[in-house]
Amino acid sequence: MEGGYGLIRDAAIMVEDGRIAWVGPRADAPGTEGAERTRAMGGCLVTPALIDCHSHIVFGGTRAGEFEMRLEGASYQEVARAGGGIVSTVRDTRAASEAELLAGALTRVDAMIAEGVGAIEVKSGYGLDVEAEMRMLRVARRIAAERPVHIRTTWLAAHALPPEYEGRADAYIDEVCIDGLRAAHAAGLVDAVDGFCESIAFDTAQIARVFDAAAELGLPVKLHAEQLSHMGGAALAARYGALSADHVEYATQDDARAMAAAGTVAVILPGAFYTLRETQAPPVEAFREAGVEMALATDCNPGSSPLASPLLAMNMGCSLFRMTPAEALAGVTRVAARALDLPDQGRIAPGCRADLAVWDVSEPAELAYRIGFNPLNRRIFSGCL
Ligand code: DI6
Ligand code: FE
Repeated sequence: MEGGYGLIRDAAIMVEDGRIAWVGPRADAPGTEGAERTRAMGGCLVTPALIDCHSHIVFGGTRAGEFEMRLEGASYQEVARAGGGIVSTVRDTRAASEAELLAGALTRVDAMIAEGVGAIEVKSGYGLDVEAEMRMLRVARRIAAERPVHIRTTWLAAHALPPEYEGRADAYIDEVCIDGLRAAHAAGLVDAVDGFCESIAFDTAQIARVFDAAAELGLPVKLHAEQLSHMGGAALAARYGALSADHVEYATQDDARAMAAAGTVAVILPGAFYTLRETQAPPVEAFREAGVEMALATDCNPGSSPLASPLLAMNMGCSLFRMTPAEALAGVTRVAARALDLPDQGRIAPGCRADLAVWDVSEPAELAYRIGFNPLNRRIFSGCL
C-alpha cells in the first residue's frame, strides 16, 4: 500500500513466530514442507489488521443529551461553555471505578475487533487530575490484557480546563499536564503526548510547554489541531516533529508544507466532522500536493464522535472528503501505523507482525464503499486465527 493497493492476486503469506516470514504470488511460494499447518483463505481479500490511531475509547457516562441540545441549535462550543461537553464526561469518568471504565471500553473495543482492528490508540483526557488521568491509562493498558489487541496510550491531560482550575490555565498546565506526565511516565503508562489546541481548550504557548516536557522525557507528540478554528497548532506540531496533527479541518497550505517537511501525518477524523455537522472540510488536496500522508481514525468519544467503526470512518473519509478508497485503506493500516510509530504493523511485509484481516469482498474498494455493513470473515492476531 505505497501509492496504490499493491494487490497480489492468488497470493500466499507465510507466518513464523507471529510475524510475516514471506508474502508473494502463491506460485512463487517456498515449499510448505515443515509448515505446522496451511490454511486456504477461500479467495478472500487479506489486508493488514486495521489500526485505529486516534480514540478516546475509555470514558464514563454518555452525552446523548448533548446530542439533543445540538440538534436544537446549540453549538459544540456553546455546550462546552455551559459546563457540558468534555467537562461533563470528566464528572462521569472521575465517578467511575476502574472496573466500570474497563467494562464500558471493552464494549467499544469488541465492536472494533469485530471489524478487523488489531491496534488501538487510547487517550486520557477525561480525568483532568493526575490520579484520574493515570487511572484512564491503567484501564487502557488493561484492555490489552483482556483482549487480543495492541494498545498505545497517549497522555492528553491538556484536553480541557477542569472547573477547579477556572482562570488558572497556566497552573493547570504545570501541575497536572506536566507534573502528571512525569508521574505517569515513571509508572510506565505513557507512549505519546497529545493536547487540544483550540479556543475552548489551550493555546500554542501552553501546548508548547507540554511538548517541551514530553521532549525531555523522550516521548513523541501529536496534537488536536485546527479542528474548529485556525490556532497555529499544525505548524506547532510540525515544529516539534510530531507524529501527527489530527482533525486539521482549518489547516492551510503552509501548514501542509510544514507538516510534509516534518514527516507529520494528518489524521483525518470524519466522525467528528459529521457529528458536529461541520462545514469546513480538511484540505485533502493540499495534503496530497504537499506530500502529507493521511491516516483515518474514529476519534471514538462520547461527545463529538460516538463512532466505533473504522469501516464507517473509511466510507466517510471518501464520501465527505473525497479521499480515494486506496487512501482510506492505507489510512487505517500503513499510515495509521506511522502515526503511532509502529514500524512493524499496518503492512503485509516480511518482519511485520502477522496481524491480518480477512474480508469477504472481491475488491479492496468495497471496504470503503459499503455503509453499515461489515464483511469481515476472520481476524488473525499474531499469526493466530
Ligand atoms: N476533539 C475531539 O474531537 C474530542 N476531543 C477533542 O479535543 C472530543 C471530546 C469530547 O467532546 O468529549
Ligand atoms: Fe480526539
